[in-house]
Amino acid sequence: MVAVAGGVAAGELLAGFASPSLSPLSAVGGVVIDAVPPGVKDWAISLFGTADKAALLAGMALVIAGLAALAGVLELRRRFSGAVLVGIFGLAGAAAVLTRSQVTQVPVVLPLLAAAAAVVLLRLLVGRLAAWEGTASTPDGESTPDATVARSRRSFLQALAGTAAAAGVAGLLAGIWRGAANAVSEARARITLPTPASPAPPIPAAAESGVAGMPPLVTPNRDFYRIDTALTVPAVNPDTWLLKVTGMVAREVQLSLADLMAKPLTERHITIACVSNNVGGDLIGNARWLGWPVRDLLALAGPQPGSDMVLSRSTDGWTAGTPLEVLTDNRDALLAVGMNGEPLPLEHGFPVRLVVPGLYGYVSATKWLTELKVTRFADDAGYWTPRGWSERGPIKTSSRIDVPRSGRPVSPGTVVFAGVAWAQHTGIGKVEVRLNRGPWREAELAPGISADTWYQWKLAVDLSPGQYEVQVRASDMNGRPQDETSRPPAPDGATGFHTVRVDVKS
Ligand SMILES: Nc1nc2c(c(=O)[nH]1)N[C@H]1C(S)=C(S)[C@@H](COP(=O)(O)O)O[C@H]1N2
Ligand SMILES: [Mo]
Repeated sequence: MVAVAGGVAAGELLAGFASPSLSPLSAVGGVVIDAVPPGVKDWAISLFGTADKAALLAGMALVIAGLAALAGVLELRRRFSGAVLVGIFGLAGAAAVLTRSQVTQVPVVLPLLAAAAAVVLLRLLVGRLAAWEGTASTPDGESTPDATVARSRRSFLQALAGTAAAAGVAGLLAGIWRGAANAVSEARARITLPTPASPAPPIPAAAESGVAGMPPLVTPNRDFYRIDTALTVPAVNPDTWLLKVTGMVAREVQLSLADLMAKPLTERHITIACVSNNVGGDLIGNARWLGWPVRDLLALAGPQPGSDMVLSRSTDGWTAGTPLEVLTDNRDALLAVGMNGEPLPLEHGFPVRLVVPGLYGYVSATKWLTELKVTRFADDAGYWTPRGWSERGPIKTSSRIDVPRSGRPVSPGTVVFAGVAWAQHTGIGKVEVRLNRGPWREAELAPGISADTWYQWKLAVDLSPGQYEVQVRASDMNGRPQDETSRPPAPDGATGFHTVRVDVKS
C-alpha cells in the first residue's frame, strides 16, 4: 500500500506541474462519476452534500488501497505477479485519461509513470520484506543470529518509512499545487466572455471541403497544438492579473482583466503556426479568437519615435519580439481572452495571450501575457532569437496534403486529394498538385474564412494502379508561389513541397 501510495503521489505531483487540468486521479474520478447511474449520484449528493467529491476520493482511496494490498501479497508470493497487477492499473488509469475531454499527450503517460514508480517501490519493499522473512525462518529450522534478523528487519522498516514519508511529501505538494490550479480553473469557469463589438464574419458555407479525413476547419481547443517552454503550466489568477505597457512610451499603462473585458472586443478566426512546424506537419491550428486590438492599447501608451519592437513577456519570463508596425497596422493583432467561445484554456495562455495574424508563434503569440515593453530590435531580443532563431518570423506560404495519408493503400479510379494551404494576412490565391513531377494541375480552392486563416483545397484525379509521388504547391493572393527549396525549420521556418507517396492497388 505504501509503494502504490508513492506511485500515485508521484503521478499527481507530475500532473500538478505538467497537466493542471487533468491528473490521473481526477481522470479516474471523472470516469467513476460518469459511470455511476443518476439515482446513485443523487443519493450520494443527498448523503454527502458538498463533501461528495471528498467521499468519492475516500472511496477511490479505499479501492486503490485494497488492490495495492492484493498486489503486495501477490508480489511476496511470486515475483512480478503484483507488479503485473499494478501495471494493469496503470493502463486502466491511462484509459481513463483518454476518455476525458481535456486529454492531450502529457496526461496519458502520467498513470503509466505512476505505475512504474509504484512497481519500483513495490519491488524494493517486497525484496526487503522477503529478506527479513528469510533470515527470521531458515528452511532447515536452524536459528539465525538475532543481530542478523534485527538488521534485515531494520532495513525493511527504514525503506518502508522512507517511502511513506516521500509519498506523504509528494502528495502534500501535489495537493497544494492542485489547489492553486483548481482555484484558477474555477475562476476561469466563472468568467463569461463579453459579446464582441465586432463579431467574427460568418464562415462561408463552402469553406469546409467536405472530404472525409480532413481536419476540421476550426480546430477544437482540445486538439489545438501546444508549444511552450513552460515545464509547469502557469496558473495565473485572473483577479490579480495585470498587463503593463512599459518602455519607450509617452505614458505607462496598466490594465486589469476587468478593464480589458470592458473594451470593445473583436472576434476573428486566425490560423497560428509554429516556426518548428515541418513541411506537412501539424503544429498549426485555426481558432476563433476574441480580444482587444493591440493597436488600441498601444495608442493609449503612445510609442515614442525610434521604437520599432514590442517585447511581450509572460508570467514565466518567456518573451517574444514583435515588430511594432505589425502591432499597429490595420491587422487584427489581438490581446486575446477567448478561444472558440471559451476563456483561454490554461495551456493556451489563460487569462490573456497575444495572437498576431501572419507571424510565427515564437515572435508573437505570447501566452500568460503580463507585459508589453515598447523597445528597439537594436536593444532587446525575444527568447528564441539568441538561441539561433531569426529575429523576424513572418509565416511562410505553405500547403499540406491531408488526404490520402502518406503510405495508405488506395483503390484505382477517382482518387480525391485534399488538404490545407495558408499565407496568413495575404491569403491564398491558388493551390496546385502534381503527380510524379508531371505538370501542375490546379486544385479546387475553397473560400477561406479570411486571409488570416488557412484554406481547404481538393482535387479529384483518375488513377490506375501504380506508385505516385504527390506534391502540393500554394501561391498567395499576389501570385507568389511558396518556396520550393527544401529547408528545415531553423532559423525562420521550413520550406519545400509537402510530398506524399500513394500506392494505388486493385
Ligand atoms: N509564455 C509563452 N508563450 C508562448 C510560448 C512559450 O514558450 N511561452 N511559445 C510560443 C510558440 S513557439 C508558439 S508556436 C505558440 C503556440 O501556442 P499554442 O500552444 O497555444 O498553440 O505559443 C507561443 N507563446
Ligand atoms: Mo513555435
